Amino acid sequence: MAIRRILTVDNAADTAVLKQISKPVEGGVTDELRGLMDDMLETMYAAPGIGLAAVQIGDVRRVIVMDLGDKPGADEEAEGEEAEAARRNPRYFVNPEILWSSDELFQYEEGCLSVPDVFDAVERPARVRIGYLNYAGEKVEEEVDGLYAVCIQHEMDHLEGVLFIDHLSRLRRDRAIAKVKKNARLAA
Ligand code: K1U
Ligand code: ZN
Repeated sequence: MAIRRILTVDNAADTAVLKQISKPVEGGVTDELRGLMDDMLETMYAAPGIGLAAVQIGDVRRVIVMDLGDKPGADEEAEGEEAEAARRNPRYFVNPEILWSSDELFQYEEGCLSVPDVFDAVERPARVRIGYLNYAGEKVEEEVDGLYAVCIQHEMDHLEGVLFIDHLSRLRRDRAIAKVKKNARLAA
């Protein structure tokens, strides 16, 4: 497993990749694809984040990983690294599709590892029914809500070359990119 560099919107080369539409995975879930998903998960945990699309590490295949730390049966109150590891609940999505979206909307203050240190409110359908292949290559369908629904829609936007700041006004989007560029200059 390896931690990979996450592309960010402070430079034109990364932005051009982030705007690409990702391609469907052909031939099912292979060991090579599982290797990519392992790297993505390790990269996401290190960031830290709760989701990651393959395009964010420069691989334009329709692959997403997510961990909302909601492992059933784990102690939600316990503190420390061990307790956090026990709460881990990695999820893997290959060729995900949205099969149905609710009319009801839900607003959430979103962030993005490709737009570091920017958080802003985005409104999306509150519930979605999704279909995908899991880590084992099995077909899964489920209806999700709350942060799961927010995160999967945010990550599926990445597969279409869309960032959460594209849902904001031009002014807020331009301000967000300017902030990321300024922070990158200061860190250089
Ligand atoms: O860049 C990404 O796509 C990951 C992104 C996912 C996301 C967050 C919030 C709403 C929608 C989608 C992040 O993980 S940003 C970092 C973050 O939210 C977080 C980091 C550490 C702990 C908890 C949350
Ligand atoms: Zn993102």
